[in-house]
Amino acid sequence: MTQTPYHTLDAQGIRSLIAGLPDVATRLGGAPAQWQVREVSDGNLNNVFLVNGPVGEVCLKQSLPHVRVDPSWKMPLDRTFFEAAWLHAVLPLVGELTTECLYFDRDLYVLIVESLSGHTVLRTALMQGADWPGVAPRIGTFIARAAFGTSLLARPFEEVFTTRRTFAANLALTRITLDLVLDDPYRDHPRNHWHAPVLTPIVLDIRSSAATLLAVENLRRRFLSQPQALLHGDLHTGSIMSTADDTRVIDGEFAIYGPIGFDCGMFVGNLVLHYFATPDRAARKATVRDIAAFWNSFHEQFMGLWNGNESPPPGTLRPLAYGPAAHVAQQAFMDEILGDTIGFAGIEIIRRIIGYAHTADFDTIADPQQRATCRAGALSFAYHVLDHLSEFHAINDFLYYLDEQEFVGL
Ligand code: SR1
Ligand code: MG
Repeated sequence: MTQTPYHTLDAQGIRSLIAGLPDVATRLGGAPAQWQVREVSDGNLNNVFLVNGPVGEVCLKQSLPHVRVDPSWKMPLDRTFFEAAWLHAVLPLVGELTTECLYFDRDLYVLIVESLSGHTVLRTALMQGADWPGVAPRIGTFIARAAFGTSLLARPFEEVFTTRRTFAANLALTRITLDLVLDDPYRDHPRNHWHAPVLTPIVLDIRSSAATLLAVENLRRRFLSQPQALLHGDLHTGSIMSTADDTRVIDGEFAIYGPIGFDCGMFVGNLVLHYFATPDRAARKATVRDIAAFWNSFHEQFMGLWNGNESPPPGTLRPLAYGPAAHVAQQAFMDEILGDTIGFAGIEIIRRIIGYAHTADFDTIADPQQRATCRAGALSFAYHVLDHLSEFHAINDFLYYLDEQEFVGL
């Protein structure tokens, strides 16, 4: 069989590729000449296209040999392979909370998934003022199901270790997370930047606080050495597409085994960024409500899966403790996830304000001074959380402290 060497696809190349894929072509309907190809690349890394035919639409993503937003930053192509593998691993666990992988091409590093053109990127929807109370609990459900189902609580270690081996090879994107999320912001690095001089004293405080640096160092070690479950690995509000009633987690290219609280913390951290970017008290209250609903949903569903798992596959670890001791063991595990969630939320907020990859949340604030004050509020919040991490024992400790910020930047 002859192999197609890698090349980046243009509209005509995309039509030719799909013309040779009967299942995908049938979804589009009509003939290749009728298919409209529209580039919608938005993230930092890949080319993304929507391909539309008389009957339907699909989404095509192709890895580039570099970071999309910086062609001088070379990058291996394998990220769409890991995204396809992540979809195969989690789709049976989470059902309609993600998309189906329709095709993966190992030569072109092309991934084709169902199109979600009726959905909006959650970050964009939040910036436009959407108040969708169902979204956060759905993400809690998503993480609970994906994490539990890929962990040692649900599968024999032989299966978990085999899956871990696949994702342990996701080296390039794990390196990005290690450097951009967990390292660069805490030292001088040319990739760091921030928008206003008012942030500089907070940055210097963060970098000179022993308690904060110890907390980050501990979380960084946990990210690499606690393979509790298969993570999405980049679960910010740009990796979620939603309507009021239907929510999908996309873009699992950073998938890796790690601490479950990493995914929870990324999501919570991005909701906190939205909180500070919304100088409106009622909207801020809604975000506090969403974080509470997220955590409660995650906790309830994870525990429900754990306690309801009476017939796990043969070879799965069975609990040794029983009665009250079993409850203590579960509580300790959930407390560990909560500690990671709050810590990684703080880390995500900091890197989105002073690191390489910022988010658009604050762009909706027209007045530059108010924008800077809101950013400073978020950065100070994250600094306090990491500096006092051991004092946050319950989700409510975090929520009360967040709720106290309702006037920051108003
Ligand atoms: C160079 S990639 C920078 C960021 O974009 C991705 O979406 C991840 O969040 C990564 O950290
Ligand atoms: Mg992404």
